[in-house]
Amino acid sequence: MKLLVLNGPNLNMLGIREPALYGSRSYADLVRFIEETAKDAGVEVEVFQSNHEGMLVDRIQSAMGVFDGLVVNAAAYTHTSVAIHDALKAVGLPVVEVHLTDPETREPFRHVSYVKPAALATFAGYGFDSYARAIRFLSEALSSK
Ligand code: DHK
Repeated sequence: MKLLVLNGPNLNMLGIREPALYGSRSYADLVRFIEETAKDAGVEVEVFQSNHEGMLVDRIQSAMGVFDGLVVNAAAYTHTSVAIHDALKAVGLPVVEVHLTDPETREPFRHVSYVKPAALATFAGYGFDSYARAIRFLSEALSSK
């Protein structure tokens, strides 16, 4: 089983950006955490980060036939991107939405998610553990298919 984890804009700034909200661990720490979680769950994982909407769309499209599922933190694009929503629907792979914080408890402009309607589940507000919950959820959902 092979999962692709997609991270959107400004997540590469983890550890520097608003540590009171996003924590003091770096993006490299997050990637390491995801890789260790995947190893423990017995799944292969690839992690991709981009600050560019089109790059994320390209990565989603090229996941077709290569990956079994997607874990998506589209970051700010969560709240704006019909293009990412359409790409997720187009490839038809199982998607789990994740966020470090819980956008629904933050500013009103974060209350809309264009990823959610394309996702099987959302894990938000658990910090790095949102990714662990998503990986375990997808690996269980896919192995019981
Ligand atoms: C990350 C971001 O960069 C924000 O734009 C989202 C998300 C929330 C997170 O919590 O992981 O609103």
